[in-house]
Amino acid sequence: MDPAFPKNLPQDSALLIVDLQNDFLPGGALAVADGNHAAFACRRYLDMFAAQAKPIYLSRDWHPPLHYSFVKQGGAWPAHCVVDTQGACFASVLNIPQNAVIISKGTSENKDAYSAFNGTDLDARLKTTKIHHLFVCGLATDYCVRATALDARHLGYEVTVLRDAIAAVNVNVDDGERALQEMRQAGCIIDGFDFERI
Ligand code: VGL
Ligand code: ZN
Repeated sequence: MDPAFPKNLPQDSALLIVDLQNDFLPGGALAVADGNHAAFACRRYLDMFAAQAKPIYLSRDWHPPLHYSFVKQGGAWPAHCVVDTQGACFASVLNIPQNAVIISKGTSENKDAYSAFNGTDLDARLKTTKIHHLFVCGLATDYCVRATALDARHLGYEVTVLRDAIAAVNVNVDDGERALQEMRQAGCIIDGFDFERI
């Protein structure tokens, strides 16, 4: 465990799990190789935040069947996270509490949203509930986690990226590392409990 990692989470903090959905896990349409590892760590953070009665947010990629980011529509990705499909469901390892807030994104056919803030009411919700510090984990480091963490910084939040609970697509081998650098440069704290090591 990193001794600096807060055992008692800051008063004004929330957990934001980004796109931990079946299609991004091994066996899914757009699988992230190390996704299961991240998923188990996300589960432990979720349990930890729930035990301290901290707010929990989960974003999800929630695309219509003919979304323009899909190869068949001329986009870059195989069809993934189509509304109301098994692939769009949250990873089954998560014990999602009743009061968790779900943020759907990428919901129009001709718009994409890597960031959980893009086209959603996440910022408004966080401001109303006076959340200033976001602990971010989920998938994928080099796309939606990156975009979400950078937007959060631009919007003025303190951001901790939970390094043991993320995983990268790595279209280029070092995309994940580069995304971490960018997030660090934007003032994100890259930290974690490193559950595997305790
Ligand atoms: C994502 C590619 C396409 C992600 C979403 O959640 O990181 N990546 N759509
Ligand atoms: Zn998508």
